[in-house]
Amino acid sequence: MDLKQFVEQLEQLASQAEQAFLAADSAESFEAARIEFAGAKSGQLKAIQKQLGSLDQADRPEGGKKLNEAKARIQAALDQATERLGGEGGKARKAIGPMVDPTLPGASFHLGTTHPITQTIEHLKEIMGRLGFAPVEGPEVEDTWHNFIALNIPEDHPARDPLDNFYLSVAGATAIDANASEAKLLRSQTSTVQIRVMENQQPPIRIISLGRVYRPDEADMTHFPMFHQMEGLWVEPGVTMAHLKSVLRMFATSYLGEDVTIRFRPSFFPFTEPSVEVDYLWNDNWVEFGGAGMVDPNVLRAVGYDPEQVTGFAFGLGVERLCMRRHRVTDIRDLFRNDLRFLHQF
Ligand code: FA5
Repeated sequence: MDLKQFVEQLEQLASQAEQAFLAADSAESFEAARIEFAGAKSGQLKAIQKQLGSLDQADRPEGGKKLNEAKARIQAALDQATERLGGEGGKARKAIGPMVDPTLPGASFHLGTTHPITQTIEHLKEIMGRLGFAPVEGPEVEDTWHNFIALNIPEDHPARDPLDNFYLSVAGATAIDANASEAKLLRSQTSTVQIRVMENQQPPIRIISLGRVYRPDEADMTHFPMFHQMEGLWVEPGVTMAHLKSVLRMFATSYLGEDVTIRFRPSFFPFTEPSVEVDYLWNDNWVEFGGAGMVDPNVLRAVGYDPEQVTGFAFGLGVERLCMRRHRVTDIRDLFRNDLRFLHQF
């Protein structure tokens, strides 16, 4: 076959297709035209395409170009008919279904997923729920009473230093007075929620609170200026350090596996006495996951409880560090880079 004949055939086919799509006035006639001229198995188009190989070597590039032009004309006619058949024809199109060609090779289509930290939060809530802890929320913008004073953190404590916190400026004030009673800050710990709950509720209390906290920490492999904590609080007569250790052990084995090794190290927090630091073994290293302890009597008094009547324990764990340990993420910054290739793994 020579190029002239080849082009004539293409011309004829494209014209026939244009007429057929123009004449299509129902779902059936549209679909018949689509299968005849535009489907992947369109016999006519395929037959002409096959003849491309029989053209002279020198004519083949031009033949290929003409073939593509004819295909584009057919596609344009199909698109116009699809558009024109809106309204009445649209219903007909719906009856046919979307133009999916099942003979084409498969390719997966990624739907969005929740962020690994959101997934972790849901998982932690579920485990703690089984241990009888109800989830509660607290505000991220806090006052100094809930973030420090009620937690027994005195004015001169380094944790209140403006350089270690994100204080918010007060309207009209020229400088930030971190000790002013109306001073507000982005909460630096979820322990604020302990106070809010105890102020409004009488024992027995068994809650967890999961949320964002903010500290001007320099980002490195294990620190980020915004991260999440899980606060736990259990207050009722007779609660002891043994309950605290059991709950944290049970939580650790549920979330990290039966073989997790957990260690409690003596520590200090102004709002718990005694206090411990909670470490888990990770790749032969002890990594700090949080702090815990028995609620200090001064804190119980600050919320109007009688420390002679009730005792309680509290803990605060870093959610990112838990998520990282479980999923073997070694750099916390990966969680916040918004790299979809990383996030799609969860
Ligand atoms: C506290 O914040 C205490 N409120 C915990 C607590 C609650 C003690 C109740 C006693 C009773 P700490 O500052 O150590 O403690 O922080 C707790 C955990 O948060 C750390 O162990 C760590 O896992 C995580 N964490 C702290 N800073 C960062 C950061 N910049 N980035 C990521 N995680 C952090």
